[in-house]
Amino acid sequence: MDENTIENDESLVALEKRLGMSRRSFLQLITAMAATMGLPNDAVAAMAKAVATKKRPSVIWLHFQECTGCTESLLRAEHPTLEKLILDIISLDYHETLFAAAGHQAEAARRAAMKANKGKYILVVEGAIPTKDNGIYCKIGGQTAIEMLKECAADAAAVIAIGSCASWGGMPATPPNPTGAKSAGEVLGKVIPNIPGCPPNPYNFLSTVVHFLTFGKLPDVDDIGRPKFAYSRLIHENCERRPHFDASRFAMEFGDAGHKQGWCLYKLGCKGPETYANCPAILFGDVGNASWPVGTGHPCIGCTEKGIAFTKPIHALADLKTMRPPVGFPRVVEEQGVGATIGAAVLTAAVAGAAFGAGAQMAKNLGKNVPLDEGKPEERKPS
Ligand code: FSX
Ligand code: SF4
Ligand code: F3S
Repeated sequence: MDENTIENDESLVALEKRLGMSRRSFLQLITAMAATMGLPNDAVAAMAKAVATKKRPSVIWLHFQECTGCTESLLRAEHPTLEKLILDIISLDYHETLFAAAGHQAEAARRAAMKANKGKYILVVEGAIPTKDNGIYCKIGGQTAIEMLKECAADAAAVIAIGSCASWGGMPATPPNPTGAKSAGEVLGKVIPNIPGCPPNPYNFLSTVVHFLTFGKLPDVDDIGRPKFAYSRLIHENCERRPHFDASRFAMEFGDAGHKQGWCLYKLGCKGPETYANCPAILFGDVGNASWPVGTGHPCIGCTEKGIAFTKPIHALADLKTMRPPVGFPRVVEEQGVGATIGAAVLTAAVAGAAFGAGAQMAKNLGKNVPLDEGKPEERKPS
């Protein structure tokens, strides 16, 4: 079934009412999800049909040591109304933040949902699990987080860790880790799908759930459980400031001329070169262009990566996993024809061990007059 046929499908007409959004907007969203996951066009119709017709999977959502930012980011998406979609695609049978029920009533609802959907429900874990002193630092309804997680995971069809806390310990596990906070996978003793980020991008979660709903399995993950569609590229590869990195135009301080003009944040400690995530490609909050940390002028802190966010100082330079910035440049306001020769510049790069790309970039820059309003020349010097 192609997109035009599915748009007129009866089930989508019914879905239009159920979700309160037009079929066209819904299909646009599903198409974006399929593209995000690198799925072919035929997957769009299958995914749309699955959302429209399949029984909504029961989801049990646990909160442990965290700030609830994962849930908040999911609910703050504006266009389309993601919270409506998420609450309609899944049957959220237990969620401490969103639940009207409280206390023992809530725990009874959780156990009833687990019994009714035994072996079929999706367990979502938000937050780290304290393990020190038998886990007494987080108790819910008389159970420790360890006990509750193990009980809920036993009969789940799939367990997904959402956010960096549940994925690798996150903020609560920051050294010296006073509560012995661990990830959900560590406590369960197996690699489970992780959607890290503090908070994670809601579309990565939603795409993972729609994949499960459509194909009956979770998307492919890397060796630490992150869906490959979202975490196989470095942020640095897709960053809109990358041309400035390649040309060695760095902001050196917050608020300096380079920062104001959108130059690369590497020297302010941006961890984009060592952080795998699709933030610059799918953005946050549905507010349009540049709505991600680096886009708003703050260095990436590497929130999806264990051992970087909350561990490596924010100002510390990133480990450049794939390349180094060019090592030498012609002067900023060089008059045409009097700069270094292309051959000499490329030779300098070669002697310094710079990659071919750096040499090519230098050759491209040679003899160009760069307008003075691009900042003081000394701010452009690579270290
Ligand atoms: Fe907070 Fe979630 Fe960070 Fe952790 O997100 S946004 S502290 S990853 O578990 O609520
Ligand atoms: Fe973008 Fe950061 Fe890489 Fe600079 S270092 S290009 S700001 S990801
Ligand atoms: Fe986190 Fe960096 Fe993305 S801080 S949200 S991984 S840009």
